[in-house]
Amino acid sequence: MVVKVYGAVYAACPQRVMACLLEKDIPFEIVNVDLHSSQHKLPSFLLKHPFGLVPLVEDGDFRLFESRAIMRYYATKYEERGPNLTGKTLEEKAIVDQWVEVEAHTFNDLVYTIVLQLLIKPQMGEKGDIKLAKTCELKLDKVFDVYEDRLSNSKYLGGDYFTLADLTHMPSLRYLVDALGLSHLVRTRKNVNAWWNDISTRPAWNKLMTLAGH
Ligand SMILES: N[C@@H](CCC(=O)N[C@@H](CS)C(=O)NCC(=O)O)C(=O)O
Repeated sequence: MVVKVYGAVYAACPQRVMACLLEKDIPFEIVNVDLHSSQHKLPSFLLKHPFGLVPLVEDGDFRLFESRAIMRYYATKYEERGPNLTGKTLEEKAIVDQWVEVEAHTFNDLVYTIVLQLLIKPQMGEKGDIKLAKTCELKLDKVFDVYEDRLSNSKYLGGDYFTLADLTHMPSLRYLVDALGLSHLVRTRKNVNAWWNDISTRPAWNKLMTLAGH
């Protein structure tokens, strides 16, 4: 059964899901939902996803939305296949979860606001709030200090090996480094920079970048 991923291949949240599926070598097809023409707000799509957002997956009769719930589901379902992304002991799993939560509630909120103000609003012909973006950048700088410290003691955020803790950061990190001109946040920090160089050269990520045309 091929997993159907509803979303736009360029959008960060669907990319989180696709990165996980590629790591696990799980076949999937992309059902394109064009955000620019608001296909995600069409009644037919709202029947599948009541909040009208991407991604959403359909796997036979099983349907799931929320990108982090989806990546957790596949990483757990296929724990024995390919790289272990969830952690092996209860404690390892808890630490992986901790960093996934940091990404969801601290890191992502800041990056999302910057992307919205500096990229999405101007693309839609609206004026972005530069001051708000700058405030978020300063807060993000402090978050990266915490990451730098963590990565000086641990090769990856979740521990000694690559897990969902790292993977979940990758789509928005790419925006920061490639699209927003904020690569200094990563490049000026020895351990964060080495971490990003490592995880962004993983074969699964390279495949996704090719798919996304980046
Ligand atoms: N927490 C949700 C967020 C989903 C989300 O905001 N997706 C964005 C694309 S990255 C979207 O659908 N944006 C369209 C909109 O906000 O109208 C998840 O992780 O799946």
